[in-house]
Amino acid sequence: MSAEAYRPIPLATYRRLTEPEMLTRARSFRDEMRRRRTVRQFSPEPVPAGVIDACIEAAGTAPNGANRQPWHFVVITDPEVKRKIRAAAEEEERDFYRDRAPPEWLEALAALGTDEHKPFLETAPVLIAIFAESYELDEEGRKIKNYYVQESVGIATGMLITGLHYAGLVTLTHTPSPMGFLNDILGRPANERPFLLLVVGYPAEDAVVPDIPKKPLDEIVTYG
Ligand code: IYR
Repeated sequence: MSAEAYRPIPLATYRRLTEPEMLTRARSFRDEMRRRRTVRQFSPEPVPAGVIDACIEAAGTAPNGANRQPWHFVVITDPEVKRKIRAAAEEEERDFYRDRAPPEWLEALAALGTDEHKPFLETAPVLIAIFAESYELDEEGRKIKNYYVQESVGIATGMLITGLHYAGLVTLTHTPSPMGFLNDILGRPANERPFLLLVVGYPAEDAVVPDIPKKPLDEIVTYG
């Protein structure tokens, strides 16, 4: 494989804002993000066509290692596939909550009200399985290494969650562990490692969320 040459083009997409605009936009974005909550009770109502794809396109613009874009998104709406995913996830989660989770982990989860039951995996209209491509294969089947895969896919996932919230949907970042069953059910190749299962839709009318605070600025920032 030959390396691509460096061929720069003018930065044509940047828009310079006025200082008041900057402050207004930064604060209004912060306020919008403060409205985001992780939701565990979903309505079965389908989401409008095009919204998920546009949000995935936004996620695909994420900065990433050597521009390898080491991610793959599987959008699941088929009830039978959702049923299989729920069955496999609940099996792992039963093990986790009953045997594998150390007491201090269960204690840390207590305020969230989670358990091994994952009905949302069938109720929610859309599941997005996010895969991280640890490596790629060239035409001769040789492995090509990807770089900063965790960071890259983490940033893309954050952008996806942000986009879905901005578009008026709610999400749940679900991480049944281990998640190898996603490769089997979704027929994904061995170079793709399941990163996260994003549950997407509208909240159920009676949805509730845990009463948990976010750390204030002075606890999360230091100025140098
Ligand atoms: N994967 C389990 C447990 C769990 C772990 C963490 I860390 C959370 O923030 C929430 C849940 C589950 O999904 O229930």
